[in-house]
Amino acid sequence: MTRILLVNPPSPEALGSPLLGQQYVAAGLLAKDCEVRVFDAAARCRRAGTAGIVADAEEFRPDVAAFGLFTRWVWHAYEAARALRGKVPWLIAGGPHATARPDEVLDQGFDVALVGEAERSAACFVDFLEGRCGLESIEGAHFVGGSGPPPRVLEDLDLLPEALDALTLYNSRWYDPSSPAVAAGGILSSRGCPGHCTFCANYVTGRKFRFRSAGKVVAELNRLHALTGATFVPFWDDALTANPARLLRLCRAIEDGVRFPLGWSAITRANMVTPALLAAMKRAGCLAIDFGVESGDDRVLRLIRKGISTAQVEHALGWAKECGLRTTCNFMLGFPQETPAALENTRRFMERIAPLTDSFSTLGVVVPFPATPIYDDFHEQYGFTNWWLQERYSRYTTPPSIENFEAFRRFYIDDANLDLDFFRYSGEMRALIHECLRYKAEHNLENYGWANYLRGASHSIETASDGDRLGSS
Ligand code: B12
Ligand code: SF4
Repeated sequence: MTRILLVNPPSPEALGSPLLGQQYVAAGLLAKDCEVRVFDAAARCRRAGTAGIVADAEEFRPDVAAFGLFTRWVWHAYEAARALRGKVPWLIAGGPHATARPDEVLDQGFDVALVGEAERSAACFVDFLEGRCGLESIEGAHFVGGSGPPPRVLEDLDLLPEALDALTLYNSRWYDPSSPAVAAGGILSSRGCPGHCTFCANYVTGRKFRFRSAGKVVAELNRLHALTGATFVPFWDDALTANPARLLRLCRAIEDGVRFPLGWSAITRANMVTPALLAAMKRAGCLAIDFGVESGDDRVLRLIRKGISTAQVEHALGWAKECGLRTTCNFMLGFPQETPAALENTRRFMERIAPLTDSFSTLGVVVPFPATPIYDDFHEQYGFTNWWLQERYSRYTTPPSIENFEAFRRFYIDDANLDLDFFRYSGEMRALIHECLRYKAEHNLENYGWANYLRGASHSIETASDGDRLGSS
């Protein structure tokens, strides 16, 4: 039986629940009868470094250590991989960064990079280890001296083992020592987004929108509740509302088939909602929507190919408010095409929509991820080629405790990504970015109220602040 250690590498950003992508891969490996162990070095209460991963590998003695890689913190993963070299027979990597930079991943000491959605390729890798096929037959595999056929998107999501099949591999104490069950990581009812935003790093799930049957999603929601007790579930779909007819079917199925009082949230964008759709979502238990707005300047919206206008944002927020849905608006600040005048427009637009929205996402300074147009078009000009390989880009201060309120507030106003200064901002631009960050923080404070903030909002803020920086939708 193949023994696999799945590693979520150290990350300064703490996780309150397991990553769904890793869970899906783990579920696929369990279905192949592998012995799987998970080491989540980013879990909020585990926060292990390289030494912890090596110690776990030495104890478990896996055939394979398999890492999921995010660009932002890949430096830490490469350090851990170097330390494991020679201690584990196979080091493999997948996830967004391995998809964007498979050759670099091999240069950094991994034996194999699995590009794209990896449920199928990880299972094939087990076949390879057990002598049933060659590496070159694995779709999406890159290895020293060769590669398999290009990966295909997974068309029939209903055929995949559920992420929940892997939940027993996670320990609730890694995330919350006081919780008897692992917190629900959320759910995916679809994958892919037809959008073309120039900053978006959705190259794993891609442009093709695919969705699960409503019955499967409802069954998973009921199972999720039975296993974790969760009554609130975030839908992490790239573009939940991209296909209105299927979403209406899903909403009806949730109303009819979910056997507990469910609240849920969604991410989408302003041109993908209508009053009827929002009302149906509300009826089915949707409580909150995160809109990717990104800019309050229509010229910038066109340049980043967001596919929405500021007028559409105002309409969507108004409709959501009428339905009683809470909204968060995600803004990104400091696009290379942005001028001080455009940032002023964004700041004024924030003021205009403030009465319509409950909160603004925290932080938001643009980070150029590899394999996105915003990286490819500007890295030479601004000199940030392969920035993720430098240690200084992987430093990060974790949010201070809410008890130290002023430090907490400053953390969000002084977005650390501004110090990375990817686009060499002028003094005027920096001041305007700060102004937008300050405005967002103050608006949230006013809306949530100091008392709420200090009373128990710290957990939800911590969770939200991770999501807020996705730059997705
Ligand atoms: C939900 C989400 C989160 C949630 C996760 C919640 C949860 N419980 O899972 C939270 C809020 C925690 C989060 C955090 C971050 N996220 Co995020 N997130 C997403 C989002 C919207 C969906 C993720 C998802 O479930 N996708 C669906 C699954 C099926 O795909 P997947 O996760 O990529 O996993 C597949 C493959 O990558 C691969 N795979 C994954 N893991 C592994 C492991 C192995 C061993 C192998 C072989 C393969 C493999 O197989 C998986 C199954 O098909 C994506 C956008 C997207 N479409 O992916 C962004 C996204 C992945 N996030 C992103 C970023 C940047 C972050 C942060 C770094 C935030 C930041 N500061 O900028 C943090 C990092 C967290 C950490 N400490 O590790 C970027 C990554 C870009 C990049 N090049 O790295 C994305 C692509 C957003 C974007 N459009 O730019 N995120
Ligand atoms: S940022 Fe959002 S809307 Fe734009 S392409 Fe990515 S997932 Fe789609």
